[in-house]
Amino acid sequence: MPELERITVGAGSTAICASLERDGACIVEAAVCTDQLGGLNQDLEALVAASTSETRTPTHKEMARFYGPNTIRLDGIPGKSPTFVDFMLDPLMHEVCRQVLLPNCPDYLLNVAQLIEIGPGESAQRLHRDEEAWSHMPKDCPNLSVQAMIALTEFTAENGATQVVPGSHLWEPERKPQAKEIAQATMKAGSALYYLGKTLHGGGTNTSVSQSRRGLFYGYVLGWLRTGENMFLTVPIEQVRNMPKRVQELLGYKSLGGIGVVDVGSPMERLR
Ligand SMILES: O=C(O)CCC(=O)C(=O)O
Ligand SMILES: [Fe+2]
Repeated sequence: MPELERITVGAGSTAICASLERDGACIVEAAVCTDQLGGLNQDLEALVAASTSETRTPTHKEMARFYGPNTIRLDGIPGKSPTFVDFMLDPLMHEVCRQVLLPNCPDYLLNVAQLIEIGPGESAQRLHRDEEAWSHMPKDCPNLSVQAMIALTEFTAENGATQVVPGSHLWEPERKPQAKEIAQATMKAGSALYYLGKTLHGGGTNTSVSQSRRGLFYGYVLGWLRTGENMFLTVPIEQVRNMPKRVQELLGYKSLGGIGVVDVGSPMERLR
């Protein structure tokens, strides 16, 4: 099994970016300080406890299959975790974004921030590239996104540590990995897997009897990957509720796979 490069947080963004360029992914040890790790776990435990089966998984069947039936996924974390808002100002990810994204945009945007808690019995997620979301882009397009999966509990081979295919960011899209080419991001709580949107990866199998693997998945995208007007703010939602369905879709209330989701599903649910 290949090993991902492990970088101590002190080595900084230059070492991380060199690893991302070569392998498409690396593990940053102790990426989150002890206080913030405690704060994130406290905020997110409360969210999980308050969640219901409806809010934990999407209503969209294909997305529910992709996320997995034994996995809790909660989105919109900046509005739900004050610790995450503080953490968003941590310089490390921004230094990486500056090198990976800023050559192709004047600024970048938070693309996702989701709790992903893989429960016992969950099978491995389909290996994918997060940039498949923009599958109409030419395959040699620049990096559209960079993300990190922070281990909030220890990630082990048994409890579903993320699977990653080092080097796959440079592969032809059709190439399928052999088992021996797949690494697993086993890491202590507080460490993070950094990876490019072009790197093949997916949640691992949780073969444990009672351990949940809790991760915080967040990342940034080129800032121009959005509409000219912000329709969600320019058109009040109370008015949108009374508009024809096709107009609601055109205003952005239809998600496209994992793009444009809210409550990990379609924004149309918010119009009911
Ligand atoms: O849970 C994980 O380890 C990975 C999740 C993931 O890659 C995704 O949902 O896009
Ligand atoms: Fe992914």
